[in-house]
Amino acid sequence: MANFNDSVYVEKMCELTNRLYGHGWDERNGGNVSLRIDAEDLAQFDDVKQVIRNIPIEFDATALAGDYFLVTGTGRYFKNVIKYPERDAGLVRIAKDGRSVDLYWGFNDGGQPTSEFPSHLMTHIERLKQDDNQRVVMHCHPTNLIGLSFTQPLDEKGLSKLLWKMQAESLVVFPEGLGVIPYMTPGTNDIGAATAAKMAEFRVVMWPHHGIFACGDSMDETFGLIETVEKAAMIYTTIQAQGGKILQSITDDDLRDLANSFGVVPNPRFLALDKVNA
Ligand code: 2HA
Ligand code: ZN
Repeated sequence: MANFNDSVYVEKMCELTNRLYGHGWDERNGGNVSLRIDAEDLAQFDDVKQVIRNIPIEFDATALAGDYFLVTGTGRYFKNVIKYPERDAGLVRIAKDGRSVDLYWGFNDGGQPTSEFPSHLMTHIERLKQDDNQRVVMHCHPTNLIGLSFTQPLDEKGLSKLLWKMQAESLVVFPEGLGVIPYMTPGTNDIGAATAAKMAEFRVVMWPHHGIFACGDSMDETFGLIETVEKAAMIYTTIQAQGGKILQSITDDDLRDLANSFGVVPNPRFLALDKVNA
């Protein structure tokens, strides 16, 4: 029998939290990640058979009852997860009543899931309605994207088109654009509900003056989505550092050509495929 400790799930969690930290997007205890794992995929592991303890949660997650999540811990530093995964992350299963989780592995010094766990669970619930392959929610603090939330109107169309036009890759990776919520207090159920509502349309949502919430099929894909959004924001920052004068850029028609070539459908609220000047 295998050990969960040595599994690809823990390995990926260590790798990606370390990379997020390396990017400078998870200072101190910033950031959190959750990964939904199917019960069948856990059957092979010896060390996740017993409930270690039950942990109450501040949100009714009945819709996810019975589901397992590998999740980072509240107050934990991403720079440390790679060294102490069994302390700084945990494998939990949503209890039948939806009001608590059973811990099967990890949080071995008494820890518990991230303060943003309600936002993660609400997002998982919404994304599962869209596509049941979605299993990862990732939150971090990408510097250049946060910067944009101070200098640009908090407008989904404007921000999405700005990011699409910073590099050809953007439209292909997030054709639905960037969702934006108002500035809200982190760690609350309210910010979770606002984020999850956006996740009906988007896979990536800006938290102004704070960071980003993203979801995807896999850890790599979700991380790649965040990297792509932040790279576009970084190019914008670089343009400003070079004086801010744009002499040529990707046009709306260029975006349409891209969409046609790559077979993606841009969010029709932001760019109509059949018009010249959307
Ligand atoms: O987990 O980033 O938003 C710490 C945070 C809260
Ligand atoms: Zn945060």
